[in-house]
Amino acid sequence: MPAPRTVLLTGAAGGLGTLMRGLLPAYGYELRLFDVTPIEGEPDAITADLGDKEALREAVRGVDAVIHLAGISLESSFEKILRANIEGTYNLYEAVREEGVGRVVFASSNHAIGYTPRPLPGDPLIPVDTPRRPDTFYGLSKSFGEDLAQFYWDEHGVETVSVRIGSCFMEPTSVRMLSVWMSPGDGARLFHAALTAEDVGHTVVYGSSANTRLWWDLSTARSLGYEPQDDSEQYADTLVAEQGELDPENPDHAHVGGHFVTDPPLWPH
Ligand code: NAI
Ligand code: 15L
Repeated sequence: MPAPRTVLLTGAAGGLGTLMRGLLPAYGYELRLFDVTPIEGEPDAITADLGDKEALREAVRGVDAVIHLAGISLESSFEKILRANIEGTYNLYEAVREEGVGRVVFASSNHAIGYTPRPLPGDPLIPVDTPRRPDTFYGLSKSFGEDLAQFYWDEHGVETVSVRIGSCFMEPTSVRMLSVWMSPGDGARLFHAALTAEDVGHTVVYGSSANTRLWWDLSTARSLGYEPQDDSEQYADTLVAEQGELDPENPDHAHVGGHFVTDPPLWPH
């Protein structure tokens, strides 16, 4: 596969999309932007919903690859998750298939495995083939997205790297995030590796920096050529002084998904 140049970035108005709009052009990508929310200062951005199949098809026409970030990024009602994340991701893959785009980078989430107990110091890292244990309808939609990606590879030859992102923000803001943080710079490095690695088929990777307190195994990400440069440990003294270490007796600290696991469900679904 020739190295992709033109990349559709869905969810370009969001937090991660805004960070990647700033960082990915330095790798030589020409970004086409897509979001239901208008983006100030970006007159060429496509403002459309993932439910708009025609707009999606036009958006993917002629691009070399797609980074799919658009969707609901936290727990919500099943109906909203169904429309944006499940049907929306299906619509995106159908457009990709119809227009012959070869590669998708899918923003999955740690919440696809959110019910997995978080490793205690000395425990083995969580492997990428750990059984999925979604912690929310949101996590369930990411689990669906990974299966959809596998299906579109097996059935249609569309390649995907599913990135189970930990927490990608400017800085970690909690002790949990010391384990799962992905710096924006490492996020761009990982997306670049996911866009350019050869023969990925459908590959699932964890998305985080090389954190001292890492919970999961980055080897599949590294196999794409990803070399993380950052470590959240520089923020540890401050965060631990403020919040204390994670407490094995605290249910909010017991699982990978943190409070997503323990938050009361959003009834009615
Ligand atoms: P965000 O909520 O800031 O951005 C999501 C964007 O998607 C928003 O701009 C929103 O307008 C757009 N969007 C939502 N529904 C849409 C629809 N139906 N049609 C078109 N656009 C729609 O989320 P963030 O943090 O930027 O995350 C981006 C992606 O990465 C999401 O898929 C999220 O689930 C995933 N992710 C992010 C993590 C993080 O730490 N930021 C961690 C794990 C996964
Ligand atoms: C996610 O999947 C969310 O999109 C993000 O906002 C954070 O909550 C992140 O997971 C996390 O687990 O910290």
